[in-house]
Amino acid sequence: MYTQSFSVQDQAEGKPAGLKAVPLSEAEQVLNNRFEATIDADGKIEPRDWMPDAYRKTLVRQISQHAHSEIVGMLPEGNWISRAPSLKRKAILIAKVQDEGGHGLYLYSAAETLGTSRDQMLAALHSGKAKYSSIFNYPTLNWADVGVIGWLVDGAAIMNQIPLCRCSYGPYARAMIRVCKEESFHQRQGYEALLVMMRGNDEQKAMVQDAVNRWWWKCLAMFGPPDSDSPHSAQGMRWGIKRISNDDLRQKFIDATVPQAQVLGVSLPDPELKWNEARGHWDHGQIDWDEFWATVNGNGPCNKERLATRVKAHNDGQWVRDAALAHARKQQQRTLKEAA
Ligand code: BYC
Repeated sequence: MYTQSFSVQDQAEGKPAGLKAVPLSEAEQVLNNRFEATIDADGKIEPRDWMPDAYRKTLVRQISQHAHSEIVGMLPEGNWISRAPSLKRKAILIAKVQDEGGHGLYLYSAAETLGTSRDQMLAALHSGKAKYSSIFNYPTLNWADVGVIGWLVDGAAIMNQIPLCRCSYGPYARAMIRVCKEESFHQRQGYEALLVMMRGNDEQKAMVQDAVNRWWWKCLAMFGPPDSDSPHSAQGMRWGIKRISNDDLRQKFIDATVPQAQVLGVSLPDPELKWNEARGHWDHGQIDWDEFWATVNGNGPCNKERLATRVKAHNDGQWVRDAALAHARKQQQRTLKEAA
């Protein structure tokens, strides 16, 4: 029930077993060949180009989920704006949360170029049909959580998003370039805030360690299920939407983060974390996928609270949308009158 309303059957080639392929007309076959040739040549698909229905719907699913994640992602950190420990930290946090809102807007705009309206996407989010990142269903219990979100959550987001700058769909790829630049600042401010705390007293250091312990495994799960259990990966990679698999991105994130944890002076809560000389990577322990799916399916610690807050914010903002529409109508009438 708690699934993405824009999920569709993949057509013809690469379709999951049991789904009916929609046969293409002769004219569509020619267009499809052109589309495939563009994908094979690593070119870009633009909004007015012909594209298979399943490609369009896959993109709407992924981009709208991504946009929802940015918007819902404002909530756990927004919770700390009024309690930031200094004016400097408050200003940084306000700017960061505002950036996340901006990312959501670029992404909703990119998804709208595929023919799905923002109202449809928001309705799917508000009714609980649409997904957003699992990570935002966990609480931010102390100030160190804000630093850890910057360091680890934004760090994981960048690792996932850099390859999306090369996504085959032009508007998504271009939106991601700007998003990644801003996420990179977010990651650094989080790490810097933690470095300052780690130079503080024992209580501050313990807060950082506690936050790292609570967020580490959840950040590893952000990359999505293992490749063997990822239904969309093969087709997403074939279409050049995804460039690197869930497991490979997760490994890249772990390899990049372990040395950062060493510099920071925190331990990562995984007794099986060990450098594997032969693989040239860090080995790690098992992720709790039952917990991940429970959270994705609406039963994480904060799912209900996050959704209720979003719906309330949307309803409370109705007057702003009404005023903007009234203003646009007035401007249009004025222009028409002047032209007459
Ligand atoms: N949470 O076949 P798979 C941020 C779902 S926010 C929830 O691997 P796919 C930030 C998946 O949707 C970061 N659901 O799917 C903001 C699918 O379900 P449906 C957000 C997840 O699409 C503020 C099912 O599991 N980033 O940057 O090939 C502050 C099977 O998965 C999750 C993006 O959205 C999850 N973690 O790969 C700080 C990036 N993982 O749709 C930071 C764009 C998987 O069939 N998205 N699922 O019902 C992607 O790159 C891909 O969609 C994913 C999943 C890697 C997430």
